[in-house]
Amino acid sequence: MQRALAFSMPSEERLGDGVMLLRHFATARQSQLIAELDLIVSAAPFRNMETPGGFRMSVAMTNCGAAGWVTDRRGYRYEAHDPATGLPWPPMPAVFAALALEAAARAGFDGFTPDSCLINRYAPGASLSPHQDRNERDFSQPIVSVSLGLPALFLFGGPTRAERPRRLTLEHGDVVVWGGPARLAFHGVAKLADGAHTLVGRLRYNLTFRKAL
Ligand code: MD3
Ligand code: FE
Repeated sequence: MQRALAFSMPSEERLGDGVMLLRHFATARQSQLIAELDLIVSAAPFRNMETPGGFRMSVAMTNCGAAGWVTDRRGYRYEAHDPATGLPWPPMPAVFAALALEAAARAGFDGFTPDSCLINRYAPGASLSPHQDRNERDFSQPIVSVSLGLPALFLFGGPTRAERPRRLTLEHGDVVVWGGPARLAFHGVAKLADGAHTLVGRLRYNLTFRKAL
């Protein structure tokens, strides 16, 4: 007797030099990921951080791992402690680390051991303006992103703002590995459309795994 498949099959697609899209790669671990996420958030609550220019971000953020990405009037950086609690960020759950390691390996980056996971939470209307991720020490290390909940329109360009961005809808369970020449690509997320996800509700979460230190 064949067992029914609860999730659509993962698939892999190379979107360009250094970009690997792993559709549904995280779906089989969705319950464990969300359970761990809830534990992290109970210790390190989501907050809307302030940019150096004084704008409040519409995306709410928290972190786990040895280092967490923060922004305030003093700038963008990684910190070992959560400024909201003064405590170290919650440790990286094993299921997070394993997912990132396996995804990176699928894209040709063996032995990826992230020390930081930035967790973004989007409510309808939240967006992330185009930027580069350049607060990490070693750009030869990839970034692995995991999307959960509502779908989002993701835009990614090239190494300068001049390149016309490509559009990609990221859905629940999708994982993208950004490495090599894509590592310093400009990217952003369009305003989240309202909707309801069966497991996550009216939200989108994105986990980005980084080797920050
Ligand atoms: C391409 N997050 O947290 S994930 C971020 O959906 C961030 O929340 C978005 O951009 C989100 O910094 C996008 C995809 C992503 C993440 C990091 C990248 C793409 C990237 C770093 C370099 C190049
Ligand atoms: Fe980014």
